[in-house]
Amino acid sequence: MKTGQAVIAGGQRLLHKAATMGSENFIQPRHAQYNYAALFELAGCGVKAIQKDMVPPGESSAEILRAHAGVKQVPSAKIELFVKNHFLGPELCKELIRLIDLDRRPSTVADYNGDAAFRTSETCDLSADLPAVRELERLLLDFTGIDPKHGEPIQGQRYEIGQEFKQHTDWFNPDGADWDKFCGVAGQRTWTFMVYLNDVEAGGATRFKRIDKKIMPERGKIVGWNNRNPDGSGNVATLHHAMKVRKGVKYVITKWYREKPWGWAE
Ligand SMILES: O=C(O)CCC(=O)C(=O)O
Repeated sequence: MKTGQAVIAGGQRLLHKAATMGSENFIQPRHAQYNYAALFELAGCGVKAIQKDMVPPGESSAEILRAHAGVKQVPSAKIELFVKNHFLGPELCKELIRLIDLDRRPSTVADYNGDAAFRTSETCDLSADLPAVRELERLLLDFTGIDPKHGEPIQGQRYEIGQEFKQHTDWFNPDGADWDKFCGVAGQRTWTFMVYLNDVEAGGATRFKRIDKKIMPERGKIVGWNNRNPDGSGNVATLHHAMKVRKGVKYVITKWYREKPWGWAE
């Protein structure tokens, strides 16, 4: 039974359960170039000390997120899911869209499940050297309270009409064949944060079917969720589907965090 698919920064994905190995398990070279030195500097400034003291470094928490004005927690006992409108201003959204358009490639699959239409978007790996990306990292640090060392490099995705990313999870299956490769260094994904960069004329919602919740894309809106159950196992209620865009184009930012500082098993 296929329950979902995790996505690795750089466009790699791991199918859960009955996954078959594909031939695209490679590391995007630009991962190595992500400017962590600059991000580590961020960790020393800008974030409220109380946030850093409250939780382990790879973690956010309901308390940290709720401390920001305008944050709404989706009422559900099954998932910790938060939404805030106007997280990013229009100018930063516009600049990030420009950057995504400069360097897009088809979103790829590491572990092909036989469905060539499983993820049909395009992806851009955004360099932390870019001022817009640094500003985004700063805002994410302030919002999430998560040490940037635990973050995977930021990605942008672009969906045209008809493009989607079928139902998947962002967490990895500890029993999966590729656990060591994808999680051996940095561990499990902890939190996902996603920012919509534009309004979409029709379609393009992010649907959490297990909790009957659809989040509509709106420029600057951030969505974040904890990928795990309280015991640390992957939470199936985080299954989500980037639904087909029906009219217009959709741009999003995706940011995943790990239990341990980001690193990659070669
Ligand atoms: O674009 C969306 O709405 C969701 C994106 C997503 O699920 C992902 O990239 O993992």
